[in-house]
Amino acid sequence: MTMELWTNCAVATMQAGSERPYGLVDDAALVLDGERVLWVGERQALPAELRSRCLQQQDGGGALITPGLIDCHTHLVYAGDRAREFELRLNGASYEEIARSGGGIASTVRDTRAASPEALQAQSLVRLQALMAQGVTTVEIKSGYGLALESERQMLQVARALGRELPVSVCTTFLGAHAVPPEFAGRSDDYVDAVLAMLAQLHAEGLVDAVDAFCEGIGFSPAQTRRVFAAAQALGLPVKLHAEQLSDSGGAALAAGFGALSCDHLEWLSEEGAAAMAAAGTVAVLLPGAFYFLRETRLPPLALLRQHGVPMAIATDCNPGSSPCSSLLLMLNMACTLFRMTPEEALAGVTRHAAGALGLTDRGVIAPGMRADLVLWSVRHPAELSYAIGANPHRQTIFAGELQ
Ligand code: DI6
Ligand code: FE
Repeated sequence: MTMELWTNCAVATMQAGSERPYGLVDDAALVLDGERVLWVGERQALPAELRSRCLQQQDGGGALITPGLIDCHTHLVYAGDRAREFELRLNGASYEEIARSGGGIASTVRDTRAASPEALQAQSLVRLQALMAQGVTTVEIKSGYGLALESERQMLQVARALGRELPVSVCTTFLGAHAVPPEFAGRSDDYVDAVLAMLAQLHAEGLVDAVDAFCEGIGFSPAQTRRVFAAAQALGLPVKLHAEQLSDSGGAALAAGFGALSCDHLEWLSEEGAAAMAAAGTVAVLLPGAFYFLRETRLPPLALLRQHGVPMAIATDCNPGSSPCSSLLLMLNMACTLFRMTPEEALAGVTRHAAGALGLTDRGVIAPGMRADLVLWSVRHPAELSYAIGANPHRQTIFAGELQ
């Protein structure tokens, strides 16, 4: 592949420790060598020797270039929708009441089990394409609406197929411990046994990149979560956790004890939890879409996370029950308006720190050696990406060095 030089652009490298906010280079040059970044910096500082080796010259047209966006927490493979439950909630039912009366996650499990692989893929494709239309180049997709071997496998296979068919990287997370399926009602420990068996099998089939659980009153206890994590650890798989979303069950500290990549939601995170995450290098994934859609009032403790130096990521949590959202840009805005993150923290949350939440070290910043997953935006300054509500200034995506 030939080397390619991009000029007439600004670049927000998002590199950690940069002197400039966003690692912003106003008049930048960017050299791509195949699927990797070879050089980035001030256009004036581009070595002449490197310039002469670039056979291809690209005009950035005044765009701002950022790393490709990373949505590090989604449940975007599912069938059906939960609009009727949305209506029930508006008539007074709570999310937990609906879940306890057989609706909620269980209703999406029924629809997902009943769907053919083709139907499941077609419905999920629409959501993934919506994310990609706003510059997403890496997405994490969880299972957890199958809750039985065949249907969990099907969800993970659909996720992997989407990653093969579209210019996007897909990371798959096994979330067998998402809810107790109806056939195990009242026997949650037996279901955890089944989760361990499914995990071993699906890992053997090469379908699992990480393991997650829903540690909550309406989900799994800390002791059950610990069993799932111990099994993951024995298989050499990294873990992450839906922790402290609706109550403080100590899930964050438990997950940190397993060196978790991330703890997600965290509205009820305690000081001990934050300290444990900091010590383990665990990323806090904040999900403003679920906070907004469930009309939560308890904010994730941003001051505590900042004080302990816990890296913060942001994701859509794209799912039918608590965050029917496929706009990562809207999440940037909500992270700022609802959680009071700064636009710079928000952008780092969908680039550098989102990569950390997935254990990926080859993306999330623009620097030599990194993957050339890049987005060209029709904005002048990166704060505009958090500022505008419902806008889509996406111009073009470069995925693994290829202009899409
Ligand atoms: N927490 C959530 O917000 C989603 N899953 C979870 O563990 C909700 C999933 C759903 O309601 O379908
Ligand atoms: Fe989730």
